[in-house]
Amino acid sequence: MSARSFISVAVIAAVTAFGTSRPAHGSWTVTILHPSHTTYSLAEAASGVQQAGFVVSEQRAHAALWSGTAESWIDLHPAGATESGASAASGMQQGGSISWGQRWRAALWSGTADSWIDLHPAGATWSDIRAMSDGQQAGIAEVAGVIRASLWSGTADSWVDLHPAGAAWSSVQAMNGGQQAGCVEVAGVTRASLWSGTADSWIDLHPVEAGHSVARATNGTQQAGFVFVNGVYRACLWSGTAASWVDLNPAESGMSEVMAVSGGRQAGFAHVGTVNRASLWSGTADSWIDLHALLPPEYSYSFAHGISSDGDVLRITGYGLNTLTGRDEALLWTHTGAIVLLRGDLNCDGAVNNFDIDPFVLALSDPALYQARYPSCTLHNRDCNGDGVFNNFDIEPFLACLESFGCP
Ligand SMILES: [Ca+2]
Ligand SMILES: [Ca+2]
Repeated sequence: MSARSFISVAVIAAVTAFGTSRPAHGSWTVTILHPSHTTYSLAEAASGVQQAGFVVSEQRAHAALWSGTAESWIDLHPAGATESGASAASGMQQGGSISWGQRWRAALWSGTADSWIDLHPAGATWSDIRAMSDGQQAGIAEVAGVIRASLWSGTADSWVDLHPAGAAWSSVQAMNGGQQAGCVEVAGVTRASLWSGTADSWIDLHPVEAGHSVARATNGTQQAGFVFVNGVYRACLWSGTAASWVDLNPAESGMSEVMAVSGGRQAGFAHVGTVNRASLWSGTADSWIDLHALLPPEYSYSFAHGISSDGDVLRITGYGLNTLTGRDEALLWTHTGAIVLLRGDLNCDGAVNNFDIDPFVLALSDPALYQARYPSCTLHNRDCNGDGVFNNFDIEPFLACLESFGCP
């Protein structure tokens, strides 16, 4: 018998001695937001207890607002408009655009179809709101044939052009705490970008080793999105400079992106195997939580687009393909409780002790059942030697963690 298998036997013997685990901290619920009479639906943005997006009904997009259930759906589509959609939310306001005939015009709502305000700048061909924060709105406006990163303060007249000189086009995707995040194209390369209210404030977040990069989210101090490096689209996190980027791509994923951030959490998707999986991170690649695994089996792919946090409650918006109905359906994932990143804490209750032995053995022997039983637990917790994978080489370090009630 090798030393390692002897330790496995020792762990299993210990499980027998110590019996059952305490319940894991944190719990998930998934809510289908799809209104039953619509063709498909997508929840883009989260703000507090509200979700904004759109539904398609009779082949027309309608901006939509939810408050946590499918039944709460409010149609934000103004009378007489051709199509509309919301992609941003802040406080009790929603941002997006409305088409009257062919051209889309940036628009702001306050919870009802009648409340819409036209933010379309004079002289623009089309415009769209993609982000909102602290009474301001950001997105794009096409002016003089160029798509330009744009900022508003609640009126069409307040439009500020953020377009950096020399760029082919530019776009704001997110804003928070006085920052705008997005991308610009220069010399055929899409470059993640950061602004603080003026075109002159433009900061290039594009890492030198990246082919392309896009920032899609900001919490005011960190920015997130993706970088294309070594042939893989990698979800990533910046802290204000190009060189600061942190790779969030899960080891088994060939493509991932962050779409939204709130507090220290990042929501987006990772392509694993052949499936796009809605995903959540807490600032590192090994903090990845597979939100797709929480869906009923009829959902064949899913994406997360928005996130809001309110104390210990996380709300994540997105959509997934329901293969029973053949349509994309708006989804809401809600997490209550803490997400604990602590090596050796296999049941994720915030402590490393004998109650982690049982889940450790389960994680080794039946990883799928472990994930189903502990859906808030990350690779970080079970990777006791910190080498980025979980396997038999984590047994000895785990036993060392147990001895000192925490990993050395
Ligand atoms: Ca524990
Ligand atoms: Ca390991």
